[in-house]
Amino acid sequence: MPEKEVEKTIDALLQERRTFEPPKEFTEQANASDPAIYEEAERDPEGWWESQAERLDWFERWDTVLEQDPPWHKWFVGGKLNASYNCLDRHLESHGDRVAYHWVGEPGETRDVSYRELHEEVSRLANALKDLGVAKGDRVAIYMPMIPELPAAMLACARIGAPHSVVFGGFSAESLRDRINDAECKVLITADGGYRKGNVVPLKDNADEALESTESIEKVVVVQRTDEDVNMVEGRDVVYSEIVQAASADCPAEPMDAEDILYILYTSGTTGKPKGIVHTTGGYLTGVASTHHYIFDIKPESDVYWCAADIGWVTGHSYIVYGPLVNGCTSILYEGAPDHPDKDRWWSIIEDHRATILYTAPTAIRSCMKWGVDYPQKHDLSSLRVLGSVGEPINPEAWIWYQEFIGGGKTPVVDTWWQTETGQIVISALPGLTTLKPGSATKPFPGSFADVVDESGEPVGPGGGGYLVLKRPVPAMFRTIFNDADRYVETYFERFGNDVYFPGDGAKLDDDGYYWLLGRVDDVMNIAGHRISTYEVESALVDHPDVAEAAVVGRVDPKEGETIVAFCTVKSGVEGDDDLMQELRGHVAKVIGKLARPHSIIFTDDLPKTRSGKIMRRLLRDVATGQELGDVSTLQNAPILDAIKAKASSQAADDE
Ligand code: 7RM
Repeated sequence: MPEKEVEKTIDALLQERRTFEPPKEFTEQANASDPAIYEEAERDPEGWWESQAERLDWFERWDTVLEQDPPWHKWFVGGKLNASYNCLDRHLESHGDRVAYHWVGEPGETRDVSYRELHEEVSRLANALKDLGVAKGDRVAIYMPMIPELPAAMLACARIGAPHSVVFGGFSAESLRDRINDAECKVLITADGGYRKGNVVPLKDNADEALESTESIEKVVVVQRTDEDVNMVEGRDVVYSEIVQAASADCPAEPMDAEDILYILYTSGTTGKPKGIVHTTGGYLTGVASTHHYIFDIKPESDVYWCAADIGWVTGHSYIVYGPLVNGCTSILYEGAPDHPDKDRWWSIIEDHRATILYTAPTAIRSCMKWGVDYPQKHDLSSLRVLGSVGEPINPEAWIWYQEFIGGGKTPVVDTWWQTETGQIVISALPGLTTLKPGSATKPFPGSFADVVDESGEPVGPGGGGYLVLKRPVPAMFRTIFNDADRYVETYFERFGNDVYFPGDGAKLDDDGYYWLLGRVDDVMNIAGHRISTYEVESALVDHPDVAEAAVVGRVDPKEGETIVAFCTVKSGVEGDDDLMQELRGHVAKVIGKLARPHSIIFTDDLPKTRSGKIMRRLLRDVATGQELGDVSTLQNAPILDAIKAKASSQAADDE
């Protein structure tokens, strides 16, 4: 982020100066009520994480808590366990009939799935997958809507030691294809379709298109969700319910090494194809179970917890599936959009199920703010006792609105910073201990060691701004990039040395040592809490036959969040008009997915470039955000900027 923008963001953040002490009644009942846990964990981080690993059931105990050869790290070395066993089997005896998921389909149907039922379904599916030829170590792709069969599919893979690779159902056929090919998945589990805003998302059609160019896929398992007619390929495609019914319900969980891969999840980087983030088993489960327990103050017997993310993102992996199930808690799983059939859908679900905890993203909160307080006020939300935020910086105005109108002015709001790579929350308040400052993610979780440093890696100290770094790994931290160890080292451990992890975010420390996250410092955008690289959108645009060159930037507004602005030059004889703009938006949706569609496209005769021909995105960002232009001294074609500025402002006027 350019410096001026950073200053503006900080100014906006610091205008809200109210702080919120944890309510006494909350602290008295909180899972974390003694501030000593911070000191204990700081004094002996390995001892602390070891105590957290005790939350799990291990088939064999570990020999070593942490083995480091920076930037490589292994946790709970020698330990053996199984993720599916920890999520299911170990709950059966004492609370097998507890609801694991209150599922709500978008069209309105509901289904409660108990731990016992989920265990049976997972065991059967795991056996069925074995029959289809899936063995320990084989990768399985999953491309599904938010239905109970999705966590079941993940856990069935975990049960037999097959790493899963979940691809968000909003991604296109091409995105699915690339991810399947990168991980060389053997089986795909998908559905005929899913519901979103009253429409059917044609998952199986997309999958069929993807599978035209995937060599590794041998079998496709299809859940019948919408019961639409879909193409079933003889010998390749099987119906989920049929193979599950036919399989035995007895499937002992495979003992896995703590460091065996649990899953791969793809995320956007600055250049090239998405990176396959690799998570292993023991450290990952320890990290997510511990953070989920303390940060959301989970009481498994009484809470009804709702993380409203999609399981296709890491938030769903860690805080809809693995964390909550390891902790034996009851969750809500909702398939659809927050505004279907009306803009109070979420609030009616919370009222119906007496939800006690809600975890969502600032972008969703801002949408709700726009829709107005009438929608939440039509419902009794008094059951809520903790609210969480994740995915991007939350502006203080949204924070206050969230607490006031959703939390009834009383609930702690925990703003949780973390990434696909960290696997678990790293910076967050503990709701019974931390004095909250709206807009700040507050402090590192016990056993996590962060800092803010300058260009040369020197700590900036209280009051300073710079780059966020992690000085020690947390247990759920990723181990590598699938099939690309070099990229792992280069992307994250070259900037500040191989024992300092660089997540790519800018941050400021205030005088109390609170962290204020300022967004990405690289070419990765954060669109509605989802990472998309400028590079990916540019590639999709130039892939269109009419486009010659494209540069993409994120336009950040502290109140609106980030939107995508594209600058395109077209090929000769092509008219850069509204029709082409709509067509290109559609094209990007097809190549990547709807979430990557540029909000606006500015057609221009040329792009600002350095003498060596590099596009100066920094200047385009200044144009997009209406700021004064930064340093233009290295620019080769300065006059083009005036033309682009004129175009951009006339287009902004058209938008209004
Ligand atoms: C969980 C998730 C990671 C990126 C990360 C940040 C941004 C996430 C916050 C946040 C400010 C937060 N994984 N980010 N949480 N920024 N405050 N509480 O989002 O891999 O998809 O994205 O998201 O830039 O690097 S992710």
